Amino acid sequence: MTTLRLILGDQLTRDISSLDGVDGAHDIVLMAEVAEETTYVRHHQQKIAFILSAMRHFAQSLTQEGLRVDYVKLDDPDNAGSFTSEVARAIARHKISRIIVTEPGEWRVMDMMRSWSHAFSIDVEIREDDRFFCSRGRFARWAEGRKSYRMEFFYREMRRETGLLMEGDEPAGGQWNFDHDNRKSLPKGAKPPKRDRFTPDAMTREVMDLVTQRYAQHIGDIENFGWAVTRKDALEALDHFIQACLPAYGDYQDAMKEGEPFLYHSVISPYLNCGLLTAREVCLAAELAWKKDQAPLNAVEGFIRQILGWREYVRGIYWQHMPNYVQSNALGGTRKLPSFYWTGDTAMNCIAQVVEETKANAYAHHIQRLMVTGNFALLAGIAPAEIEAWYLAVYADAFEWVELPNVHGMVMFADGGLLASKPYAASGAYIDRMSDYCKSCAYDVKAKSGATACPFNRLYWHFMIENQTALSRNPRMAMPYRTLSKMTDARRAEITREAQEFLEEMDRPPSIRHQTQLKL
Ligand code: FAD
Ligand code: DLZ
Ligand code: SF4
Repeated sequence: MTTLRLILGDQLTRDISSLDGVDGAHDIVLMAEVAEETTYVRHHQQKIAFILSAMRHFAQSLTQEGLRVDYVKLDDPDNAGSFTSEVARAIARHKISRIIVTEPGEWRVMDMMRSWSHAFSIDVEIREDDRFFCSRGRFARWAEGRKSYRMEFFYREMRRETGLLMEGDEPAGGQWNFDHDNRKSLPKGAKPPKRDRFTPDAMTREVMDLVTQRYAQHIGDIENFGWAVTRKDALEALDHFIQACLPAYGDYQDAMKEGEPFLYHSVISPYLNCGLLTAREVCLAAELAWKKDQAPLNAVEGFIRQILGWREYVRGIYWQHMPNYVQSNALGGTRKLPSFYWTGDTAMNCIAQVVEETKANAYAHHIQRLMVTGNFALLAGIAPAEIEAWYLAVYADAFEWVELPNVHGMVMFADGGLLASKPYAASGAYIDRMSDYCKSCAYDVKAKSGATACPFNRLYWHFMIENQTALSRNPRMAMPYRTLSKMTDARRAEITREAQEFLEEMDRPPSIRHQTQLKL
């Protein structure tokens, strides 16, 4: 009786449930690099290299521990290209009688796994992924009877259940949420700490060469690869964050600055999502920094809320509502994604900066994703599926369970308010307040109309007009709709005409667009 234990590229945790009770002498641990996973969207080159290299290093550590690892490389001539076909080959190779896996992070893969027992006439045990604070069942109990969800209420229950930042039954510092302290723009002359970059070792270089050979057409600068690919290095990155960045994390969480892609953010999401770090150890490390007076409460609470609150909340929503979640399109967006999301070739400096940094690092921080590329997609009425595929491809941390609710729900409001109480639509004034992007932009952030007016300004009121039926009864949208109601018909017609002109031009090749839009 040989048991096959399958480990996926985002399950690189020694304590993963599929390895519970592993028998080093008899069981086979299967890990497979498969073409289907590397191409189901056109992932950033660094994302592919990160996952494959982390997989190879993890396999090496299991082998050193004495486990029998069967590792199938992407360029193995017999590689059959998918999880299902590789499991089939492994069953034949090792005379397998039972498969043990941990539930995957994506519905698509869960669907695959559920077919294996029947397809292979074999016992398949799909174990819970207990790396999360909140199991799928626990979330379902919380969600029961609620028509829409709010992260804040979910988060408070998680705080009570885990005891994180609790003083008895009360939240530390007497407040659950310190968000109002966390919206400062970056002072002039602030110098965020330099980040650790991990020089690729021979194993990573081999993977980078493979990626260059096969995926040169995918977005991204592979030579700029500096991600940790082992638990040891990921722990070093965490430690550096806690010491050097966490104290200022809260204050400047929403700030953006040219040439500073990371600011005071942790840049650990790929490590958390692949399993090199666990959510629990990261939250405990942050809490300890507060207990030792090394970081203020507003920073530590703000950071823990992202993980214990948002990360768990979006996962719960994903599993509670898939596969139907992806079908909704409450605001009816149909527009194709403009090519500048891939090239960065746009006169809008904020978008150009974020796309260039995304290409360089496979990373952008939350406010860049939400209020620049996300906000633009919302205002421009991009089809949800188009922008979802982009986010899933371009970030090293992107897996559907976390990407989809953030894009479909938080950014595009395509779920009609299930995840968030209102769309995060904003004009250029928000970007101007929180960044220095507007200073070197060809557009004028103060101008509301005309060819040189900031496109976010031109699109903002158009978005409100276009979505009046869907949004005007939302109490949280009362203010913009009151302002809109005071506008004359002539002004509304002008807004619509100018926005439509911009949207038509936006889809033209960049050289023509620049000349006609900005009249340069
Ligand atoms: P920090 O700011 O240091 O935050 C700490 C940790 O909190 C992150 O590492 C992450 O694990 C967690 N976190 C923070 N915000 C969220 C959130 N909204 N949802 C879930 N976890 C959160 N995060 C992903 O991990 N994968 C994605 O594919 C992804 N797609 C996103 C798409 C959009 C449109 C938006 C608005 C957000 C998305 N996020 C995603 C959430 C967030 O932007 C990233 O987790 C964060 O930018 C990662 O950088 P960091 O590690 O420096 O985060
Ligand atoms: C994202 C990814 C990529 C690019 N390649 C692989 C791979 O070759 N082998 C593997 O096991 N996992 C890979 N992954 C991660 C999977 O896509 C991820 O495990 C599933 O989407 C489930 O979350
Ligand atoms: Fe972006 Fe508008 Fe500012 Fe230009 S002016 S950087 S387009 S917000």
